[in-house]
Amino acid sequence: MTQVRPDNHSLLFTPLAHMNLPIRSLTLAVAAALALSACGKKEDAQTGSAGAVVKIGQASPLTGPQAHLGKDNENGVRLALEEANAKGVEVGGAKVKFELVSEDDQADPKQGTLVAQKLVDGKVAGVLGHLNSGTTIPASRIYSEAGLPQVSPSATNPKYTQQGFKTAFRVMANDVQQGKVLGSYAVNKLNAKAIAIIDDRSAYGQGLADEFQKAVEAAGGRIVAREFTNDKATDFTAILTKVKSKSPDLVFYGGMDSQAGPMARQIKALGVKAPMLFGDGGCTTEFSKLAGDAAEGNYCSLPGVPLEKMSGGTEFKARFKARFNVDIQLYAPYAYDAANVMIDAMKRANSTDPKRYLPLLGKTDFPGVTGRIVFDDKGDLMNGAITLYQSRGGQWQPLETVGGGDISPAAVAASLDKAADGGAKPVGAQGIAMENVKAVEQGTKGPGY
Ligand code: ABU
Repeated sequence: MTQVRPDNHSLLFTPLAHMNLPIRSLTLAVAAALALSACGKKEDAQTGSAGAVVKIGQASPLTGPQAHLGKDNENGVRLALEEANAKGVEVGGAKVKFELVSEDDQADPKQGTLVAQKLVDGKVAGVLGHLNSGTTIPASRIYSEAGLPQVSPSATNPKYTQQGFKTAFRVMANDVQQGKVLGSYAVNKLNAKAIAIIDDRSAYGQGLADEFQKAVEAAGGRIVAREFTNDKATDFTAILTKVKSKSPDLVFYGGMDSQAGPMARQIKALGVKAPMLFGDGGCTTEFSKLAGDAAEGNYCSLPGVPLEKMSGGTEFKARFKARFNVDIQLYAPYAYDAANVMIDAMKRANSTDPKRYLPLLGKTDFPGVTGRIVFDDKGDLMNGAITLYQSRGGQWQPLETVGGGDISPAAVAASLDKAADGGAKPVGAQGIAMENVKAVEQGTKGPGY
């Protein structure tokens, strides 16, 4: 049976006879191993039994304008780990206790790489994050070089999973999908023909704006202005004055709620009648708060189905509120699922060793809160849905959902049949996973089982 490696401390499981050390060094090595072993065990407050500690990394902006979103991701991961610990998880026949190591990347690409290296050096067993594409993409190279699995709950720039890194996964639709849906919706449903685009020059904002522009042009729409700002700006008067002079039918913004909110206010103040449309980064209650009465009538999209339509979404919302006494901001259910998908791969691999469970992570078929999670050969979510919303009476009201639905059995089988699993326990993959999917549907297991 595969042995669990608490905290990735390989010394603990290196046969001393193979270390070729003099006796004094050997004694020290044994003492060190025992000390590390002691550090790796903690009394489980819930069950009273000891468990090997497995550190799980999380990275998101915990300070700055996006701290509310970063904290939301952190809470999603925290809830998953706490629930797993309370339930009692065994990996390879040994009890484990998950410990969250959360890092603030400040939504800054440079800080993102520093934090990534810190998590690698801290010997976490995997990373949930980062939140932003701008941090996730540069950090993914560091995780890839360390062989450390990374599941982003929320980074949607396509490049993240197009770099050929076997360690990179995400649990929501990407911006090629989101941009296409937004562009087609703008031209064909909102009947916008002259469209202004503004983006924040971040990997996410600019990337989504580019995909949106392609889709608008493919649908016969015209881009009358293309302006940009940055993800710290709060005054958009200069660019909005230029946009106003082009009399657009619609203003698209590629960026986050901290800019979309004030921008909506300033659009209204300038007397621009065109509604705004933006992607997931602005589709939050924080936008409604920042925009005030200028929020009304604007449109946004979110990868996934509305929370109320997610299997177990309502229960998740209640558990989240009970635990943290705050409402979900945006990506918490995805962060929760990302953590559970990682734990599920460890269980199936009988190991928390990244080398052993990574191949099983690629062969995931997991009934999450957000939906069924199966990865394609790049680590992208298969069949991710996109939902469009309109702000009405200070709330985001769902309009329609595009995509999602059943994944064909052939596509699932192809995903679960990916390259050799490095000697980990054979999964019998589809049978086991389908059984779990069915159990969740029948209510005999909760989402995430
Ligand atoms: N998905 C929008 C926000 C996160 C990102 O930068 O991709």
